[in-house]
Amino acid sequence: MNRNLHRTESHPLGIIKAAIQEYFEGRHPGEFRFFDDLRPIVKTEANFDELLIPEDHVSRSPNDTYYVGDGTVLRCHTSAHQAELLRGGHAAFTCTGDVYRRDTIDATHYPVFHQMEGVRVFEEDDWGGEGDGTAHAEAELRSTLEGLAKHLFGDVECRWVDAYFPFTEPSIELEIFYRGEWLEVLGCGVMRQEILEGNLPAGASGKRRRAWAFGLGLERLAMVLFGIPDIRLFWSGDERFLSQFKAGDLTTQFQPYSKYPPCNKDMAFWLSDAFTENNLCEVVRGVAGDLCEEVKLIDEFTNPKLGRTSHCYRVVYRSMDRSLTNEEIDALQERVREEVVGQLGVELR
Ligand code: FA5
Ligand code: MG
Repeated sequence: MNRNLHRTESHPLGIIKAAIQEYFEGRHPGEFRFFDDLRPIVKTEANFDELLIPEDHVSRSPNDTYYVGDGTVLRCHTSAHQAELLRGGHAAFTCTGDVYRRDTIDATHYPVFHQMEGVRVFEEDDWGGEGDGTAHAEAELRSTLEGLAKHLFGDVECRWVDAYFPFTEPSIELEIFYRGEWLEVLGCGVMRQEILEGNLPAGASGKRRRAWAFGLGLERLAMVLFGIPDIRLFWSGDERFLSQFKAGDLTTQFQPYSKYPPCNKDMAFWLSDAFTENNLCEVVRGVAGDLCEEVKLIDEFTNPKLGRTSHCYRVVYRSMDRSLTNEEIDALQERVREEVVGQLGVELR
């Protein structure tokens, strides 16, 4: 799975990573360290505990996160490296890498994607010693990320939305208006003080400190920047995709080389205990891989007499690179139907 897309200079993810790093280097010359080769298999402590994620938080569930064994997971966010890098004495850094999540299937969600984490620590002199520095950190965070959006996109319609993360307070998310909808591109906030103080070695000066942190989705930003309509395209090995991008060039507008028609297949079933939407998506991905574009719930009802609930899902098949035959799609759908019964125990209707 490790294609190192974010470390490929002429890949859209490599281009956008470099452009963001350049922005931070230009804003604070020499201050930031840029990491992009930390291993994606991390301890659950790093992915959750050190970030103060509660024991019962949904992200810890095997329905959301890929557990690989003995207290280890495929990191579900680059925040997994915050504490470790702070312990290494880093007070300003970004950290980029592939992250993994069991999630829904559509044009803006993919089970492997890339995030860039950013952290910057302030000392009391930076906020003039008044208060605990939260207001300063938050204001600086907002202006930094608004500046980044300008750097990447020029004029683009953005909005801030209140959010919640266990590891920041306050927490906010930035959305960009793209193709008629608001697209969430990053989450951020003022780092919880326990994380900062528990990990970053105290300076000799004993000065008070405060930090911000952000985690941005590289695919989402690259989709907006280059006009890439579907997140699966980042994984394409097709020269018609790859040859359109050049290292250092932020001006490319992706030219679709084909528009193959989608093919919809609907499937209705009575739910089982093992059923979750993420499980269903995992099964469909397992059978159809990137040939599945979207899985969406189109109908549901509960029969009160039987006490059972039925869902109808539409599976949208489409290749980015070629046209699919009816036989091929029928065969895929047949296998999907068998696997949802076999793996999830649902009852087809
Ligand atoms: C986080 O992952 C937090 N760790 C971000 C953070 C870091 C907050 C530091 C505060 C401080 P979230 O789950 O919202 O947050 O994901 C962050 C971004 O990753 C999203 O805004 C989106 O751009 C991207 N993203 C999330 N899920 C997917 C997905 N399945 N496919 C593609 N991009 C995704
Ligand atoms: Mg979010």
